[in-house]
Amino acid sequence: MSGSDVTQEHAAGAAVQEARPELKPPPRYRVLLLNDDFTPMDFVVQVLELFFHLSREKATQIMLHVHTRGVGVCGVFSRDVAETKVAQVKDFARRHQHPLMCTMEEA
Ligand code: TYC
Repeated sequence: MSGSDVTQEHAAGAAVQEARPELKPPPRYRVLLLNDDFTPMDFVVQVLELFFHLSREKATQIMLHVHTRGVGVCGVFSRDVAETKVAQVKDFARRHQHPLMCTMEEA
């Protein structure tokens, strides 16, 4: 069927299936940092500044929250961005030989 046939069918009101509108917004994901006994505090603050573009003050606040509560939220992102940030943090920590763990969950 050529392009003009399609146009003619549409004009005649025949055989045209409209796409269903996407009803749900795409899911969002929380990126979480987990506490451990070995990663230095200033390294965690550096991670939060580097990969999450947080101020020194906000990064320090989140690091201390994770240190005292065991887990904390670095930010909320689309699935692709969250996956990339988790991979970047884990890779950066491994390259510096720290056991820092980062994960994600649906928000
Ligand atoms: N608990 C670590 C220490 O005392 C600091 C730390 C904070 C480690 C947050 C990981 O996600 C973390 N050096």
